[in-house]
Amino acid sequence: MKAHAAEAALDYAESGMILGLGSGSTAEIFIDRLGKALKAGLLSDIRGVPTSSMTERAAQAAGVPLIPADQASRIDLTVDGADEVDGRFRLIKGGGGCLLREKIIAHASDRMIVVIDETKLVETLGAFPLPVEVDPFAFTITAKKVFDALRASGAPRADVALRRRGDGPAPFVTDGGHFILDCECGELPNPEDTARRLAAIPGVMEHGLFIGLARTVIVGEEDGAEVLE
Ligand code: ABF
Repeated sequence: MKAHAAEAALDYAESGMILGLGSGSTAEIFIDRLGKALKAGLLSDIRGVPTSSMTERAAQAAGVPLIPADQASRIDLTVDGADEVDGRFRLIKGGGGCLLREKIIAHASDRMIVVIDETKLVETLGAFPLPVEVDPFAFTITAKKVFDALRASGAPRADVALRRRGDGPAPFVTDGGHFILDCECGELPNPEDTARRLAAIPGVMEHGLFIGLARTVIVGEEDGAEVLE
C-alpha cells in the first residue's frame, strides 16, 4: 500500500524541480523510485533537500542529487509520510523523530504531498501519540507545560513520555539535538487550539501537528492509490 502511494506521487515530480524529501518508510520508497526514474532518464536536473540524516543516506543510495537545506532558495514540492491524517488534511507527524526538519521543509514548499497507506486515515486525530520536539534544557518543566496545554485544549488525558533510544534508558536525540515527548491523548478534539498552545511554550521546538500544509494526500490501497485533493 505504501509503495502504491509513493509511486503515484512520482507523477507530480517534474524535471528541474527542487524536491523536499520526507522521512520514513513511505518517503524512502518515493526516493527509491525517484532515483530509478532519474537513472532511466525519465526525469532530469532534480535536486533533493533531505529532512533527516536517514533520508540523506537513502537519497545517496538511490542516486538522487542533494543540496543542503541552507542552499535551497525555494522548494517546489515536498513528498512526505504521516502517522495520521484527518478529513481536513490535518496531520500528526513525528513518529520517526524528524518533525522539526519536516515542518521547516513542508512550510517552505510550494506544495506538500502526503503519502500514506489507508490505515493512517482517521476521523479524529490523536489515537497516535502526538510527538513534541523539545530542547533538552529543563525538559521536565517543558513536559509539565505540554501536559497542561494538551488538557486545556480538550484532550481527555495526556500521558507525556520522554522517547528513549531503542530499549535502553538513553533519550532519543533528534538530528537537531533535541528530545521528543510522545503524548498519549486518546484524541485531540481541537487540533488548531492544541497547536497554538504548544507553539507558545518556550521549550517546545516544534510539535507534530501539521495544519494547513498538505494540499494533496495520496492513499495507498491494496490494489492502487487514491489521490485526495
Ligand atoms: C515521517 O515518517 C513521519 O513524520 C511519520 O512519523 C513517519 C511515517 O512513517 P512511515 O511512512 O514509515 O509509516 O514521515
